[in-house]
Amino acid sequence: MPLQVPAMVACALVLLLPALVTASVPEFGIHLTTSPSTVTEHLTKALTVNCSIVLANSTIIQPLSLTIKKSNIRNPNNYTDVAVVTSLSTNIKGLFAVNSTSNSHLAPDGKDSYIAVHWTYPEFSFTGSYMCELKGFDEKFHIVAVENKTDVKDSKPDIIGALGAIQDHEQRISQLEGVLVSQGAALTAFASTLFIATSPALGGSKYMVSRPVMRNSAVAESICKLYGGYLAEFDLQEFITIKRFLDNATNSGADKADTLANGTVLVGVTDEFVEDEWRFRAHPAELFSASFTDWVPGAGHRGKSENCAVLTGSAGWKLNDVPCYDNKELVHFLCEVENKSP
Ligand SMILES: [Ca+2]
Repeated sequence: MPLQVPAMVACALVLLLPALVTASVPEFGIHLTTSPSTVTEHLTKALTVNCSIVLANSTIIQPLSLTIKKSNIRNPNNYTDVAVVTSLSTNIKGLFAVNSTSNSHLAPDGKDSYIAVHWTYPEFSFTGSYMCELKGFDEKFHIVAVENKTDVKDSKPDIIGALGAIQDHEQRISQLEGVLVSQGAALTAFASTLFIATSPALGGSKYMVSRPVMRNSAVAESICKLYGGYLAEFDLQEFITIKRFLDNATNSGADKADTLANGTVLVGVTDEFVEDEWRFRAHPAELFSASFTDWVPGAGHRGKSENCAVLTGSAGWKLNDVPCYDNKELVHFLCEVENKSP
């Protein structure tokens, strides 16, 4: 009796095997879409043609290429290649490449495989019939093809449609203007809270000095960037301008200005790239002037734990090196915003 069990299992496997083999070889077809399906020249902003591989009843078991083709109205049955993807490359053909971009992926197992072409402001000539063709091997390794077609219709621009489009654009512009105004107002409000003093344009840049905050060079740098600037960078001549600005800010009577006199001001000079080689933080290709001598005694060479530089209020704004991050130390920071012609 026990001998019969393996025989039964073998029998069941023989019966099941053809079903398992058939199910394990998927067959592929294609799905073709266009968005939108109607184009009005000069008014339709974008056209996308997308052809993807789907499971379907066909003879193709291994995809080799996906091609989008198009016919024109004069020769509706004559299709020319628009774009093709193979396992080796993607290519948008000739005139179809104008104002176009494409995305594609072709996997040997057909998974997540597609080709899509996008045009901005498609011309009339892009309306008509599109075809997607999938070529691949059948189970006898013959190359076979399946195809699918869809139309992009043409709609003539009319004055009502054109006026409607203008109205839509005007509404969107005024919405965007509203967003810009409110973001600008938020930045201005933030600046008036954070900065003690802002200079007028001085020799091509304006400067903003902050209230005392925890010393964190990355946060300070990010805030300067919000205003289109960077932590201040200077040569000997600009240093004189900056010193004058900081003296004026100290004596301005503004809230928190008194802390400047005995405080420090973080600037955009760092030796974090190469120890003892001081460079500008936002423009690291530029060396800080080697002839700059206004360091406090012994400063500039305090090792790898001190890679940021501050101007020292109690020492006539001489430079000192300090750690870039210290949650226990308060520091002001100085942003420089260049005047750029619009
Ligand atoms: Ca250092």
